[in-house]
Amino acid sequence: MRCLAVCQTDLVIRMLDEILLPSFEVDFIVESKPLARRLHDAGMNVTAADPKRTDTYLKADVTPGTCVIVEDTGLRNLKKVLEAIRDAGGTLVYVLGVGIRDFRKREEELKAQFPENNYLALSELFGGPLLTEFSRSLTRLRVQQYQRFFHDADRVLILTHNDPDPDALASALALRNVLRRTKQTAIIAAIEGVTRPENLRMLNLLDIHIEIIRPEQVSEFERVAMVDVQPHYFRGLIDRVDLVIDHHPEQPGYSAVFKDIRPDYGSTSTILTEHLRAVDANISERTATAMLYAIKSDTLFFNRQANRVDIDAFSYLYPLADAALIRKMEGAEITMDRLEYVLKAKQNGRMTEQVFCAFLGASPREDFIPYVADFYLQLEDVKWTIISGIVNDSLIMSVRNLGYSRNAGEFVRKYFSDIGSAGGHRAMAKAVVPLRAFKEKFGNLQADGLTDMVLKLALEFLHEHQPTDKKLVAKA
Ligand SMILES: [Mn+2]
Repeated sequence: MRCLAVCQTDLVIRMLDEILLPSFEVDFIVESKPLARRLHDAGMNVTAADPKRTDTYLKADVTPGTCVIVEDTGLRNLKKVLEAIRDAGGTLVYVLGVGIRDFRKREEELKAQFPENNYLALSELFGGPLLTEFSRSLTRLRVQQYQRFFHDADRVLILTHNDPDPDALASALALRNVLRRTKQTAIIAAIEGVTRPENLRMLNLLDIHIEIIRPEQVSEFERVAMVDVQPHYFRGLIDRVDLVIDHHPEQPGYSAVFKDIRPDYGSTSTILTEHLRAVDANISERTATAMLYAIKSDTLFFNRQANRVDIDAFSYLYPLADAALIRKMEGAEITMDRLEYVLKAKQNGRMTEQVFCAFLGASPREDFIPYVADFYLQLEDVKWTIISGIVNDSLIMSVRNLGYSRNAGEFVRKYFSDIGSAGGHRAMAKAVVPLRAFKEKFGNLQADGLTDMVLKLALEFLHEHQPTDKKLVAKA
């Protein structure tokens, strides 16, 4: 392909020449004769000519298929240059903004007259990679600091939340990798072990060993790290921590020697991918597989709260991971006993205005409830699911929606935060209410009555006006 660049700046010309030359045939047009001579002597194809004249481009043999790049340093004669190119038949025109403070404004101004041109800013083209490089250096500094801090400890504890999920498990493996330790010298542990079938399958397939410890055992370790969780989660049971890496919003009231909390990240594994990359660590297939699975599952395969960094981490890990193994782990989601609860919901559930509501009765495991909520959200015409069940002495409620309607977290907070714990995000939320408190507030409801009542609350909530909505956000 042929490329004609209309430039005035020495540096820009040399840079474009270097970038484009291998794949394009590049000619430059410059206004200044001495500059043209200098560049010509340096071996470039340069013509000195007036860029405001149409015959400059006719002579240069511009066709509709020639890629014409015009450097824009903010001079007023740019419009004349663009007109001349258009009159000569140039259609593939790129305006390259160099050192223009408000490039978007400049773009708008030019677009009014030349809507078919393309606008690029040099700062935007280079900004991304440069900032990534800088933030990687900052991360490297941070990681090297905590690596040193953990270096001579005999026993290191990597603690996750209860019933650890793929993100917690993968982050723990990754951190062990960053710390250059083995399963003998860095113990991955939780206060309560894994129960969900897909997570158990992950442990098996990836041969991850997780130790169950009591809170008082934490003091037996010289260094303590937490991943995917912060100390407040343990409600005062664990009073010291050296390193916290998490993607949940930062909680006040604890101190750690090192913290890396990034609430805008879709998973803790994304943060740890950056740590591993920053120090050029070798990532084993096992760890990469765990992390890739974690990013997929924490972001619901990029359907929830994923951001550019998650996609970056995903594409970095993808070639290192075992895709077949991930498919196997994902298949583990469907089990016979889960299907039983899906059927129960079908028999007892009710749907009004695209809200599906069901009460599952007593359930031996909590994960049946969110599973059923996720399951019914896949159905055509379902926009909200509200599934509840009784586990031990509490009513557990999982709320899901497609994320573009009202906030699920607000819903549970509005009706249940006064009698239990309730919270979540826009698209998913959970409430846990002791049965006694529930009965006190709503009466002694039987299965059908409970479904009707919850459905009524949901519709009431969805019909509320937006202004009340704002007040609720402020209160929450
Ligand atoms: Mn997570």
